[in-house]
Amino acid sequence: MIDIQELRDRVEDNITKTDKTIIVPHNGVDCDAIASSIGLSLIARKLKKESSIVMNDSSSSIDSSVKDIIEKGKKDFNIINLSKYSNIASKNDGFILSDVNKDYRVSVKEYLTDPDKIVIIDHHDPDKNTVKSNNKFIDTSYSSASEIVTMLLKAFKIKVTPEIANYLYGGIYLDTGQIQRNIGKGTFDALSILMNEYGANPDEVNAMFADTIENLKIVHKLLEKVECLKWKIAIVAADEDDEYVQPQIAKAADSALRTDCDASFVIGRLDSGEVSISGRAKNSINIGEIMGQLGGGGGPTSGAAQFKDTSISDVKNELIRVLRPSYSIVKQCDNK
Ligand SMILES: [Mn+2]
Repeated sequence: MIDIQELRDRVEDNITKTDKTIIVPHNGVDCDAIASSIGLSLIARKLKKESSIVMNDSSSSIDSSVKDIIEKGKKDFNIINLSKYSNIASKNDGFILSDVNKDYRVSVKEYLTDPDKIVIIDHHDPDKNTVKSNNKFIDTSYSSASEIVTMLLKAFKIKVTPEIANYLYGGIYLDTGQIQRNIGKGTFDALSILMNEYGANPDEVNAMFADTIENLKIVHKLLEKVECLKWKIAIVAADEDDEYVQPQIAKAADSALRTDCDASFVIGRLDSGEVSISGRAKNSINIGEIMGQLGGGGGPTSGAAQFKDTSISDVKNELIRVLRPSYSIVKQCDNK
């Protein structure tokens, strides 16, 4: 477990000894990354220091629930893109990475040069691409970065508004597949703090994630193509000509896991032409490892990879090739 008091001291130190604090969620920002980043902005504010959240995603890669949080968040917090940051960057900026530790998953990679001025708060496995930092707080036993930041906000005795409490609750809700998987020892403590001390409302969080009928239809169309391979692995390979946005592929993978399958993988083409794969698992398969072998990344229960200049069927074959050493996938389920 992370020593929250030590994390508190290092965060305070990093914020107070630098000119301004740059808070960095992962590329392809999700609810956990933005909620925990906004929580960290509250800490800088309490310490009376300037902070900015820097992200550089294209609008189509962001889920609508996250877009809403960003739009509302912009009224209260500095949420800026990389080119804006490059105009205000200074040598003595401090960085806090939230929900990410790999250099290829952040927009500000080239600025991350001083390990003393970087704090990492994350729940994804570190690897050789982990940003060099002397203040690493990475622990995969936490459900989410939002869970860690909730405990940190409490340690700072910060009064969190119900709206931001909802975002943090949403971050936990998302990363646990609606409180179904990846739940850590302290997850319910964090949810309890968010609800009972800060006023988060689970009904409002559910509404935040409510899908449109249009989107639901698209996800269902994807799911119609599900194959259940031996060892209870669900795979969806979309039609080569159909285009999707990343959140639809991720949602289909979430839905396919809400079955008796142990893992789910959904492969579809994005409007950029790239082929994208999202994977989800309960606990018998490490998705991050599999996605790593495919050139992507992720944590034990969720991950993704993208491929240029390839076909959906090639990606599916490559996935099966990577899965085969641990799972002999030869025969489809009887009901197919
Ligand atoms: Mn996360």
